[in-house]
Amino acid sequence: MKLVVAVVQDKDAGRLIEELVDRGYRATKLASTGGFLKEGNTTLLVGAEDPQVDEVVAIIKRVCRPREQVVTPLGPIGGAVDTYVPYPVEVIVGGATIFVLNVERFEHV
Ligand code: 2BA
Repeated sequence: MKLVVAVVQDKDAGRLIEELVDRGYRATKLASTGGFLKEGNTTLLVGAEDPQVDEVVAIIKRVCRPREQVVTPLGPIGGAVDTYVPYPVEVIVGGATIFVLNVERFEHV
């Protein structure tokens, strides 16, 4: 068995869970925060049998799409504020960041 951990954008999370559940997968949705943008995103945990993992990943890839976001970095902490000019930077966020982990033991009671 594997645990698929997927960090996705909030905008895609609802549809992604629907698609997974419609196809018989079980999923847990966690509210999370990106370390770089410090904005909310969603982390999904999907426990799946090994042969199902490719389909789970394919669903995630189909539903989650990359989006461009403009972010203005904060000045360096403790740095010279008077000489720091914050330029907006474009980053491409997502579709999804996916980890597939081996599950040593699974019990559902
Ligand atoms: P954030 O950490 O808020 O990152 C949002 C986006 O900012 C990233 O999109 C990437 O385009 C950019 N970014 C992140 N760190 C950067 C850096 N040091 N320099 C320049 N640009 C940077 P994604 O790569 O698609 O990541 C989306 C979210 O997925 C991340 O939100 C984070 O919550 C999660 N994530 C990505 N890689 C991860 C990893 N290796 N481990 C754990 N979580 C990860």
